[in-house]
Amino acid sequence: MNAANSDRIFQALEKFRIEIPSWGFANTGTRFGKFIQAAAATTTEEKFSDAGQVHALTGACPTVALHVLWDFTDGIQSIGEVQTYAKRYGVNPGSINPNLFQDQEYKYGSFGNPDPSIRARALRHTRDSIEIARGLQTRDISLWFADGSNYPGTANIRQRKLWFEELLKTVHADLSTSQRLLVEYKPFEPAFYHTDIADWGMALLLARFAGPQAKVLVDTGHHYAAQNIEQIVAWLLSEEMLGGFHFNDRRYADDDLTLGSIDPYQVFRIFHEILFYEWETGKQADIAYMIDQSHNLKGKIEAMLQTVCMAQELFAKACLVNHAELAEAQKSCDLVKAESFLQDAFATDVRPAIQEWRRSKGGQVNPLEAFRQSGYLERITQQRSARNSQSVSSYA
Ligand code: RM4
Ligand code: MN
Ligand code: MN
Repeated sequence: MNAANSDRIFQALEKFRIEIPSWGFANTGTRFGKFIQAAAATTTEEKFSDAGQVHALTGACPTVALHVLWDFTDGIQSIGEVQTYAKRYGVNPGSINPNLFQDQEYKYGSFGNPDPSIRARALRHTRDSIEIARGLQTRDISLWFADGSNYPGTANIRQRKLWFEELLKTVHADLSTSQRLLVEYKPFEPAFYHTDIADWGMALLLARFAGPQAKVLVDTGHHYAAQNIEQIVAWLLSEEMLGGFHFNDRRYADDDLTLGSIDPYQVFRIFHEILFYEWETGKQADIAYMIDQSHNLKGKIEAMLQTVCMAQELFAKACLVNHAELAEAQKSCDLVKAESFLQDAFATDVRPAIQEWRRSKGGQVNPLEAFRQSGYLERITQQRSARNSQSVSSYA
C-alpha cells in the first residue's frame, strides 16, 4: 500500500467511533430460546465491565447504548449508579433506548394503542427516558416501536399514524437543544400484518413531523431482503435526515448477526455513500454509528471485538475510493471505470495499515488475540457461571 493510502486510512480511523450495545453482552437469543453462556453479563455493571474491555482493546468504542428497562432497574434513580460504572470501567453512556414493547400493557401497541391510558404510559416512559439521557448528558434517544397488527382490519392504520405524530411531537418538545430523537423503522416482527413504522419513508415523515431534532435511524437488518440500503442512506443524507445506524448483518430477516459476516460489500457501499457525500458537500455527516446485534452462539465479547474490527476494516476500505476520479467517471458514464473504483477499494487488504495505526496509538495490534491472552474471559466465566446456570430459557 502506498503512503497516501495509509495516510487516508490513518485519518479515517482517527475519527471513526462505533457505539456498542449493552444487550450485546447479555443472554439474548431467538424466540425459540436462548443458549445461556456462563460468561454472559446479567447486571448493568457487568455490561459496563465488558464494554470497557472492548473499548480498552480497540480504542474505538467510547460509548455504550443502554436500554432503559434492562439497564436502569430503578429508572431515573439509576442514573447515579450508571455514572459510577461509566467511571469505573472507562466507557460512557451513549444512546438511551426506551422500552415500549416488553410490558404486558403493550400487547396492542404503545404510541399506537387505542387505549389512551396506555398511550399515556408510553409517553411517560419516553419522557422519563429523555430525562435519563439529560441526567447522563447523552445526546440520542433511540425509539423503536413494536407497534403493529397481525390481521387485516384489526387496526385503524390512519388513526394510529395520527397518534404517532401527536406523541412524537409531544416528546420532541421535551428535548434539550443538544438532544436528538432517532426514529427506527422495521418492516415486520413482532407484528406480521402491518407495522406502524414499517420503512424509511414512514420514519422520515414522522421525524419531520416531530421536529428538527428528530432524525431517522437505519437498522441494517430492518429491510426486505433485496432492498438497496445504500440508496436509502444516500437519500437520507441528501435530506439531512440520517441520524444513525444500528449495524448488524443478516441472511433472511432481522437476524442480528455480526456485522459483515454475510455481506461485507453492502456495509462498504453504505460507508462509501457517506464518505462520497462528505467529499461532495464538504460537510461532516453527523451520524451515530451503533451496533445492534444478538450474539446467540458466539462468545459475546469476542463477537463484539470481531464486529468492531470488521467495521474499521470496511470503513478503511471505503475511504480508499478516489472521489474526484469517481465523479469524473460517473459524469462521462464510464461505467466499468466507475464501478472498478469501488471494487478496487473493496479488494484492498487494509489490515496491515490498520495494524500499523493501532501500533502508532500504542494499542493492541490484534484486539481479539489480546483478549484471548488477557485472562478476562476465564475470570468472568468463573465469577458469573453460577448465576447464569440458574437462567431458564424456554419457548413455551
Ligand atoms: C429491535 C430493534 C431495536 C432493538 C430491539 C431489542 O428489533 O432492532 O433497535 O432495541 O430489537
Ligand atoms: Mn435496532
Ligand atoms: Mn432489530
